[in-house]
Amino acid sequence: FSSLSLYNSFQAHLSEKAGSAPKTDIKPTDKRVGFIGLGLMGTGMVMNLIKTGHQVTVWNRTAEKCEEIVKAGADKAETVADLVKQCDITFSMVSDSEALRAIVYGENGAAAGMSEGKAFVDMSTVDIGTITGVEAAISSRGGRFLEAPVSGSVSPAMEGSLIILAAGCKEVFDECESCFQAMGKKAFFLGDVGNGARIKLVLNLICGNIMCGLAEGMALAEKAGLNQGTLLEVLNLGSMASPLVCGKGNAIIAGKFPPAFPLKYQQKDFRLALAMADQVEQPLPVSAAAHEVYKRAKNHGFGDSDMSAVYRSINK
Ligand code: NA7
Repeated sequence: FSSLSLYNSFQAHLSEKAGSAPKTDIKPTDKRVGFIGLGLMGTGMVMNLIKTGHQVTVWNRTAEKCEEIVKAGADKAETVADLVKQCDITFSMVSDSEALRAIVYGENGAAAGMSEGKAFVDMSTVDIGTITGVEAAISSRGGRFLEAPVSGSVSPAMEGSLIILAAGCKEVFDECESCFQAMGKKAFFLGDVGNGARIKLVLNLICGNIMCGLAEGMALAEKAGLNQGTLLEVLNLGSMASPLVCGKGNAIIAGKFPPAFPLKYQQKDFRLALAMADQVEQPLPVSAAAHEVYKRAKNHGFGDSDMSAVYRSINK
């Protein structure tokens, strides 16, 4: 079933939830907005732009994914270069560094469509070398660049409650105000390009380590004859309580791991964070071990499942 039907069920759930009023107080920018990448995250983000009155043009590598977004009110561009030419601000949300390089440097890519004054905002999680290279490519063609990776997975993307970690051109950050309000609950400006990627990798490193600890604890509880539900109840009442522990603990008990944050991306972020740590000479022995656990889970076929499926590799 499609990302859009997932979005619609999230919205239905939201309207039932007390105190979660739709975002009606946003004054959409009159700039033309482009969006590249209609995956799990991008679909929710672009739908929230459309719902808050932004004029949006979309492009996705697999063109069929554009169809239902066009029905919801977007225009569609034939190539990334066309999209960039048609829009004042272009957002991208693609899987990884390779995907970002493909849409920027590829034939009919963003660099080819870039011209004086246009803004390009990448929201994917990529490595620092890639993001600084993309900034240079956009700037050399007169464009203005902002990186804006996000904290939050599919549910916050669908709800419009992401935390946006932006760095680069402050002017573009200010121009994105209504878009960031539509997609997120708070946007931080962190200075020079690279700082967004850095903080995002640190956050995902912490998240992945917590998940590994929870998975090992739940596995140990089961092997020791304890009730996992009771363990989770105790966790949720104490100082370790968090949406992460609660949500992922429930997934383990249910034995269901639909991808909120795909395991393959958690493993990618460990790899990038460990490379960053190497550059600044910070030892990360616990994270290095956790990275191996995610690599093994990916090898076991859990790459497209949620990162909580790491439990399956731990509790064998
Ligand atoms: P998904 O649901 O796996 O979607 C990935 C998107 O990236 C999707 O639109 C892909 O297009 C696109 N993609 C992947 N490779 C390419 C290449 N080579 N060229 C163009 N487009 C590409 O990921 P999420 O939405 O969950 O996550 C996105 C980011 O947020 C990621 O950095 C995470 O770490 C956090 P497709 O539809 O497959 O043609």
